[in-house]
This record gives sequence, C-alpha cells and structure tokens, in this order.
Amino acid sequence: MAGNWMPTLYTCQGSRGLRATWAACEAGIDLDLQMLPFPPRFRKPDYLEINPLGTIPMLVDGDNRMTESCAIAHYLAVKSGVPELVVQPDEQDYAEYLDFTHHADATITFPQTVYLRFAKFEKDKGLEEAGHAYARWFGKRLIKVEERLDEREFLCADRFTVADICVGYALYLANRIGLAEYLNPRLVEYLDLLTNRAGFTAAIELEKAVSDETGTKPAID
Ligand SMILES: N[C@@H](CCC(=O)N[C@@H](CS)C(=O)NCC(=O)O)C(=O)O
Repeated sequence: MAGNWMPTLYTCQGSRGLRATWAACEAGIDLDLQMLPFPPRFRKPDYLEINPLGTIPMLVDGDNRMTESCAIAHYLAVKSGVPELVVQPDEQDYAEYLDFTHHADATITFPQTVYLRFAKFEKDKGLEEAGHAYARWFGKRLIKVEERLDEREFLCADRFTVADICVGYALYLANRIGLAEYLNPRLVEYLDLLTNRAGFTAAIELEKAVSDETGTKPAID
C-alpha cells in the first residue's frame, strides 16, 4: 500500500472484526490495530465516547467511522487498490457479490450470536433452549451458500473476494462456538481453503500478537 495511510481498527481478538483484519492482510494494508477487552461497553467504557453503540469492530479513517464488519472489509479492499478483492459493477457477479457480502452478517452471523448469548454467555438465564433453536435456524440458513458452492470454488467471479471473507468468517465462527455439526463436507472443504490462505493466517497472528502485547483476552476463548 502506497504512502503512510494507516486506518485505525478497534476490535477484539477473534470477533467479527476479523473480517476487517483479514481484508487488510489480504490487501497489504497496515492497520493501527487497537485490541479491546470484550465486551468493551463494560470492560472499556470510555470506548462509548467514540462509538456510542459499544460494538466492535469500528474503523476510523480520517473523519470516517464505520461499525459494520462486512462494510469495513469492502471499504479497505476498495481503498487499498487491490481490485481483484471486490467484484466491480460491470462484472457479471456484482449483484451476487453484494448479496453474499451482506448475507454473511445479516442472515448468517445474526442467529449465531443469539445462540452464543443464550446458550453460552447467559446460559444461566433460562433461555438455553431458545439459543439452541437459533443454532438450528443458523444451520438451515446455510442452504444458500451450500447451493452457491455446489459447482464453484469461491462465491463470486471465480476468484477469492471480500464475499468469501465475510461468509468465511461466519463458518470459522461456527467451528469455534460449537456449531461445526451444521457445516456439510463442501462447507468444511471451502472453509479449509479459506483458512489456509496466507492472508487469514496473517490476520489471526496479527490480532493475537497485538492482544498478547497489550494483555487483552480474546472475545471467545
Ligand atoms: N453488524 C455488526 C455487528 C457488530 C456487533 O454486534 N459486534 C459484537 C461482537 S462480534 C459486539 O460488539 N457485541 C458487544 C456489545 O454489543 O456490547 C458487524 O457486522 O460488525
């Protein structure tokens, strides 16, 4: 990446912010990575002054503040000048690219996080069964990605793009939070391909290195 552009990413290790860290690593962008304890609204309350939502990730680039992981991944890829990472409006799969990039968080990660809250983090509050119902719902919602990957290596345009980063993170999260049983063999193979990329490994290592340096625990152990 040319010049001394270094946007700031506030995130927690292994959270949805990994979509942004991963996109930055694929695109060769240096990030000013600020690893926060999870959840920042309780463990780092002054974060609310810059992000009243209290959520991570948040990207700060000059006057721009972004709080959606998939939008941040797309933004970094476009700004980095690595055009292959995004699908351009004049390419055949542009509509699918936008759709899968949004589908990843809005439709797939959404039930994952409700499961995580009710069946893991707040297990003692009596809503564990509701959490497991959301897990099953997550499983059903994988159908669109399964069908899309039936005869394709990547989701769009016959190459690795930000849509793969966004959906890939949801599959990676599934493995980490006990939802691996919902990934069929094709999804397992696809996830393997993604997590073996140098950009993914670099993102994992970068988040870990900065977290270790600052003594910050991961979002999910
Ligand atoms: N749609 C947003 C969701 C952001 C979000 O809810 N992040 C979670 C962590 S993965 C969070 O910050 N939860 C803690 C809280 O809301 O206090 C995105 O994709 O970035």
